[in-house]
Amino acid sequence: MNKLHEWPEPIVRVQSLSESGICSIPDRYIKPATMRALNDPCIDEEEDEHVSIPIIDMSGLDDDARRATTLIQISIACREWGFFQIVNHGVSPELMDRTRETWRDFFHLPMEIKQDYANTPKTYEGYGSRLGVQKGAILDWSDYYFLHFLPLCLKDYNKWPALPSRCREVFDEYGKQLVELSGRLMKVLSINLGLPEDHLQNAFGGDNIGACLRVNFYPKCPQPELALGLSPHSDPGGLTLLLPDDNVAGLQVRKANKWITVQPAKHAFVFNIGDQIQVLSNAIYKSVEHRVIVNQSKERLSLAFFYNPKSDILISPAKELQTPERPALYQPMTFDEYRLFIRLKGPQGKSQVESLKSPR
Ligand SMILES: O=C(O)CCC(=O)C(=O)O
Repeated sequence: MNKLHEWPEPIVRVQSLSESGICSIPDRYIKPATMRALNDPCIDEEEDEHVSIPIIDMSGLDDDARRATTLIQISIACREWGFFQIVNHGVSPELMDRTRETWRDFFHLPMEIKQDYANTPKTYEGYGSRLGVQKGAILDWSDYYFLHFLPLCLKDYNKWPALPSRCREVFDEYGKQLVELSGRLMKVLSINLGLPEDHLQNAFGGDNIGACLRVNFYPKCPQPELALGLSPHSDPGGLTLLLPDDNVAGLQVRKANKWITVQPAKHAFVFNIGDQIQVLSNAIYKSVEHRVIVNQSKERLSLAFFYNPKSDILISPAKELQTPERPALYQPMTFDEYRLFIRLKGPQGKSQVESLKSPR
């Protein structure tokens, strides 16, 4: 655990590097050739409308005539994609815009103000510029802000920015609405897995779940072809609701060895399954690898809201989803133990969840 007390090297803010006017990026942001986006087969949704993550209208769940079809759409999207956009989800569009703009204003505050919130790897809360503590690691081209909404014992306004002055009020309301939406989605996933509607929520710890936000800020990058904003990873937690930038695309999702660039729909959230739901569903649903590319002329901001199990509860495949032909694929593990991996090693594709498969 000692390793998590301090960063292994002095922290450099990517935004400061970008704003310093450099024409070439430092070596420690240059990805090996095999990881560069240019070397991979990619599909841009804008260019190929037949290849895109599904978009699902959640209002169908509240309409008797459309509910069954909407449940099926979500079921197919979870099984085939693990990633989809949701519209008419009940979160106020005005609140979505206000929250994103408030964070944008935060990242444009003078550096000395942001530095007051500099984080450490122990809890990651606050203003950060790297994931993982491996000395000499090749870093991603992004800064971020990480904060907790739940459990309430971890919610600490002193660790939230005080500026812009509206931010605590705006983020509180945003967190409230996203916790509600995540709870609805947990019910839908339970029903679609053939479980009682509260099954997944109870397995996560009932009312004692965790919820946190990472706001990612990807500054302009003078050599975007050499860097990544966020390296390939699956999300370690339960489920994620991403509010992407409304001006610039960047998120890419891996599907059958190709990377698909997501074109965000207006006021949609990008939903994705995390590793804990993969474990609970005994891999009927899978978390999906994704990454972020960067841009030479535009900065990008995204808000990733993570809905997670209570940190000290054991998570294992639901008994109802085990059969003699398909016994439990994973050993029980708490989320506290599980997330140590990404906290130590940073984003590493799907290597963690894959390595946890029970020996046969
Ligand atoms: O910026 C994005 O679009 C994705 C962010 C993400 O994958 C994450 O924060 O885990």
